[in-house]
Amino acid sequence: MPDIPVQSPGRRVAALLAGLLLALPLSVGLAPSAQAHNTLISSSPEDGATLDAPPEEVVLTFNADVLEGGNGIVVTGPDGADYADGEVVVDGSEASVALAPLTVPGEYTIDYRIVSADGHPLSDTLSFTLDESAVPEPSPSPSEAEEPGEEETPPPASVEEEAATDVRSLAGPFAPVLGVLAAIGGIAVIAIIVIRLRRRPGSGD
Ligand SMILES: [Cu+2]
Repeated sequence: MPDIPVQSPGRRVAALLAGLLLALPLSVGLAPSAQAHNTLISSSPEDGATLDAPPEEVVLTFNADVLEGGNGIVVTGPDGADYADGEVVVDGSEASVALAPLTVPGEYTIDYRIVSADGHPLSDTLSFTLDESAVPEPSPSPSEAEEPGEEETPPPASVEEEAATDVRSLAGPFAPVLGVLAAIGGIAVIAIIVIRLRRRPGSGD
């Protein structure tokens, strides 16, 4: 009796299972990179950062490439103006945009929408704060501006200082006289001492 190759229902099921078992690891292994959205890894400025110097660009770094086209980054200042200057530049997994000079201190928001490597759009909002020290010439406010006429005047001379000044001015003209008197006094003292020494008993006088 010739052996006719007839697949039994049991063999078909076995083949199907074998095929599924082979395909399963492949699909599991490919799924994450093929279907997941991009993830923002880092940004410059960092989300929530307070900056002492105005940034010149915003750079968003993702875990996977950003697709060209359909990308947008809007940087809104405290005054409501959009400071993003020019088109979004995509370089691999980085999306960046230049900034106009930031002259207003306060909170800025970064709204971005990029196209993930899987073709899906990804959007989120970050923020950073520009410190007042980062702005070279803060806009003068009436409360902070110094009044022009309010210059420091030298404090009035105290009574003691005035008295001392008077003494010095008075002593000035008489200084030579005082010097002469002192000299005469000194000579007188010496003379008296000499005279007393000569008159000392037993000195041979
Ligand atoms: Cu996706």
